[in-house]
Amino acid sequence: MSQRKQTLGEFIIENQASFKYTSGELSRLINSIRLAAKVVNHEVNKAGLVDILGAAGDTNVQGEDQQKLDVYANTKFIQTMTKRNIVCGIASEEEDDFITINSQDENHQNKYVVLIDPLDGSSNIDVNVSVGTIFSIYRRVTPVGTPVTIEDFLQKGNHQVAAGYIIYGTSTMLVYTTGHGVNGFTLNPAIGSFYLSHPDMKFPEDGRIYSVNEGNYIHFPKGIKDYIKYCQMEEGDRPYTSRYIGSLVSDFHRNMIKGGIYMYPKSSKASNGKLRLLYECNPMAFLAEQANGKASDGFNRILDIQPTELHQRVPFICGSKNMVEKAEEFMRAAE
Ligand code: AHM
Ligand code: MG
Repeated sequence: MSQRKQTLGEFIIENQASFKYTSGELSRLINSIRLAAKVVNHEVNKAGLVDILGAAGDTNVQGEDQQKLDVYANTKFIQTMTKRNIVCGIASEEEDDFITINSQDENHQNKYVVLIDPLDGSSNIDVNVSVGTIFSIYRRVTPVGTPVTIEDFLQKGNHQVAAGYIIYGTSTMLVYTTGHGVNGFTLNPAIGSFYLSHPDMKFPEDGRIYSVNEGNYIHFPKGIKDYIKYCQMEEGDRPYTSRYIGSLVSDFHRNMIKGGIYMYPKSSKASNGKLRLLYECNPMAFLAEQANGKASDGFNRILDIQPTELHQRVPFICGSKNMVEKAEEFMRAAE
């Protein structure tokens, strides 16, 4: 008889002791993300049914059209995390500036800052393709009880205490790490609970999938062009398979399960690529490393980059260790 699967709630409680700081606050914070995820999931699932598609009329800080669901997800995650006395500041890909929580209350003890991309890949919503939420959690560096400052948000990725994503796919999953490996939980929509379905997720060391927007090939640096040609060459286990959903969370998730590499390099049109260091690359890099994978900007470890601004972009290469190392080799050779 199959054993009953552990729920995310049970898992969080059971693993609380393994957190570096065991006050239970981080557990409560992950719990609040779990709750918001369920609400957002419900809304994302209705996307084709109700008049919720299309741009909300606003443009975000990067000058892109905001979809209605982006706005909804942004509000829900911020509201849910703000209600509890855990978080002192939130930065979101959809907000120009960071949000200070409880700055008026001199007695507050909130220690954590959260950086979030509430609905990544949202241009995929109106064609019914998977999207995701990405989150990244740090302990503040400024004194507890004072308002947060930009310093609390501009921390290197290697200071993250937790990170994860929710994938709104054929099934909805929450995948996260607190620095002790990566675990994936699948939502049973009938019951409304996440169950541990993918314990201790690991990237295969080698893979056969490469994910990149090849439409931009002409604008890529030589190292990336050479690596793409290497992937397509007939030799050994190559040519590799090309798979690109255009939704980071989905491409990452598939590559982690099957083995592969995701690339959003710089180009002659965008000198730092497209993806944001704080909301997208750092959390995915933390997950990748915790799952035996690797994440690089082509030359340096993503988690070692010192951020200089909230909405900073960075070239991103991430996935199975040997594949990322091979891509780096081509980058160095083309220097
Ligand atoms: P977004 O934050 O505006 O949704 O952009 C991020 C997304 C990633 O999920 C995806 O991998 C990438 O943009 C796709 O970009 P492109 O269409 O340029 O290939
Ligand atoms: Mg995004």
